[in-house]
Amino acid sequence: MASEDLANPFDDPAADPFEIARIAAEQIAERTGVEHHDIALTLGSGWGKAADLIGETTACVPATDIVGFSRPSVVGHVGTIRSVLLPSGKRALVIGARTHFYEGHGVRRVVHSVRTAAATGAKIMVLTNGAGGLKPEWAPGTPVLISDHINLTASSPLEGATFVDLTDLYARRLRDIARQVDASLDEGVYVQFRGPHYETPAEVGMAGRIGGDIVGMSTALEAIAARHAGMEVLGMSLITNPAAGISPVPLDHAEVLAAGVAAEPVISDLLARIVEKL
Ligand code: 8IG
Repeated sequence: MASEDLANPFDDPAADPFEIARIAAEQIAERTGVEHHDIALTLGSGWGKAADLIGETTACVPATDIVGFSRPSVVGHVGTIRSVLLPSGKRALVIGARTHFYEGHGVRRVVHSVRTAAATGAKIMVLTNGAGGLKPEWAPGTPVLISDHINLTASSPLEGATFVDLTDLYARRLRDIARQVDASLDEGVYVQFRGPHYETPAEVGMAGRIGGDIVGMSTALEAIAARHAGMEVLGMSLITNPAAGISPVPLDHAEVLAAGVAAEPVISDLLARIVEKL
């Protein structure tokens, strides 16, 4: 076990996750010199280059220097937290370190970055990911807006009698802004599976029949935590592969990563132009 895992405050079940997020936000303010952030972005596979395009990075902190964050387990994910000055003068917090539910550290750690972003003052949470697509017309490399989600993790970031409304969770207002930048952006319902295995073709068939269009292993739990924290959510998936059974060819993680790398400049530029309008 790595030493940062031993030291992780979430290992204490009695710890208050919101207090840990508040301390993390204080550390971010200290390390970046930016007291208040307006927008936060979590950049998933394929979206990393957006960090360089949205504005001027004024500070870059290893995520492991901030309380509660852990080193990302997925190759291709960058473990840094950046403060970026946007052309509008707003400040963006760019989180390049996502903890996935399938890592087994518990849902509190999965949503810690979102709660920390809220504690820095961010009112908009942009959640991006790489995902599988159910619509055959979505070629690998297609970015799509998330219109809603189906949470198949059997978990929630909320504890106790916390009844939070999730209507318009992926704000129509923000999706409309995204389509002002690119009118051709399609949208779909994101289905979060636990992973880390990809779905069977039967599971993808089920996802489609219950109303899903996109399959992935992140985002839904984070979006719930963002709504609970009072943030507006914009969700975008990069379709890196047809979901299992949609194409006759089996999924290969290297191919999935390669599709992300190939699409990265295009979708990162798209995201930067959207962020400019938020
Ligand atoms: I990239 O096809 C990527 N992430 N669950 N299914 C799930 N997650 C994914 C997929 C996929 N592709």
